[in-house]
Amino acid sequence: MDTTNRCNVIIVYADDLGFGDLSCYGSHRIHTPNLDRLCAEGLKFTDAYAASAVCTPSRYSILTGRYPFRNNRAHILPGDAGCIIDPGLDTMPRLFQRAGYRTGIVGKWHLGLSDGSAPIDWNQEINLTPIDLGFDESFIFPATADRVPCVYVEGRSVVNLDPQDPISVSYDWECPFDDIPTYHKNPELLKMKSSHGHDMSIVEGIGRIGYMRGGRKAIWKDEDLAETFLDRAIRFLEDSHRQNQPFFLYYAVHQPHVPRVPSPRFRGATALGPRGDVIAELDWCVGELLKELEKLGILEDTMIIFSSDNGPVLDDGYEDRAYELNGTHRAAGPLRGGKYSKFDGGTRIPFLVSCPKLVPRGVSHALIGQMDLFASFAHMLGMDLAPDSAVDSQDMYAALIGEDPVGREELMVEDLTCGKMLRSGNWTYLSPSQGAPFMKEVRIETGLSKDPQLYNMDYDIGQQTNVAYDYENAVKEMEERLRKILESDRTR
Ligand code: NG6
Ligand code: CA
Repeated sequence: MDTTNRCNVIIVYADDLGFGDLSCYGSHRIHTPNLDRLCAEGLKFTDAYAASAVCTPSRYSILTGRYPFRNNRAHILPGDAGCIIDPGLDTMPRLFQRAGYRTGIVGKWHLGLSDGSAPIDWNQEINLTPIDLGFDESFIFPATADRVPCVYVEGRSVVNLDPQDPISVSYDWECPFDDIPTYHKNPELLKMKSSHGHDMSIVEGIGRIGYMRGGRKAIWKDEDLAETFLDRAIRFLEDSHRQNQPFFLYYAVHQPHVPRVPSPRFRGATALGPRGDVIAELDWCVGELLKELEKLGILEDTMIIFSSDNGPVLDDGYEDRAYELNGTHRAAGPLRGGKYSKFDGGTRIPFLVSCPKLVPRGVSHALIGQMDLFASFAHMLGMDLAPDSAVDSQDMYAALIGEDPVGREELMVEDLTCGKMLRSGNWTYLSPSQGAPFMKEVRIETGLSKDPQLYNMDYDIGQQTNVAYDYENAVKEMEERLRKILESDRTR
């Protein structure tokens, strides 16, 4: 087997970072020199998509190579959910394991933990975690930074458990613990107010989703999250290097998801308040990673993919002045809508690929989905995939290394409500669906409409002019293609 293409792989997966949030994607108010360097040294994709406009389904899809609709539990999960990835399913880290790689996950998980047969006991070993799904090393937080439990899980166990102070978690509507601080009872403890939701437990001065009791020594400090994850990522690289093993690292950073609490050195780094500051912090983390790879002498041999799980949102539930300080910044760039949305702002995201020995410098307009990484890596590794593995993943290796400028023929993505959008060539087709056209709380256009919508992305990247009624045949055809994808066999 040709081993020259067996480079290390790092996926840096941001959370809620928009198409226009990086300076290399046109931002003038947030400067991201390290990501710009990654961009300058590799390929910048303009037409790459996450599978969904929210987190859990996108993450499910990138790791399994399947459309989220194939799993009816692939929706935003509470922090105490069971794992939605069946341990019998093939996963991207498993592919790398089979190829002899050391595999690691550091950062946000949000795909559920435990086999779901009983409520999770956070004080015991958890019986289904990323280490059962192909990761040799796992250092994660369970869900999101705004959901309890606010603790790290390493391998199968919560880090810094104290048997004297056991952890209980509840997602009941009513708080079942009368001795914990909660949003409405203890407003004096808040260091950041919520704008909507996030009004259950108060943990570290911040209102969260869900109730949590105990675990004082295990609770993370929000301002330390970035460095803690970065240190773990670096440790994983160093250990792999020391063991002389090729590696696959899924580094799922938490920025710029709410609550946005940068480490003190990034407070005020931008004029945009916490949202800009945590993006600057994220950029720094990537810079540190690059430095580490250089130090180990493996930058040339490492493919780094940088992307985001869904589009941007300014106010996602906390009063952190993201709107007031945003000024002329366009988090979704020229795209319409944002996180949650069926418009491109929801799912079209930054996507950078760098690998000095394999990938040329430049810009690619190839249409590609994050779920395609699975089959593309199989190609790179010279591995075959079983027929029921990564069934929706298409081999886009040639696009990833800049040899195919076109990519996929078509790609389906979904919005918060699981409404479908089909991108085909230069067209986007938004199938009709019920629901409000505007989410007031987050101030985002959903793209939901009972009418079909068709946009020509060549002339109308902002999806302003619906031409569905001028192209009725095209609409019919798109609807038919969507139906075919949705009815396609799981085990192809
Ligand atoms: C929403 C939360 C939002 C965010 C989102 C998940 C409220 C009011 N809003 O329900 O803050 O956590 O879920 O984001 O609770 S995601 O990026 O993980 O999909
Ligand atoms: Ca997200």
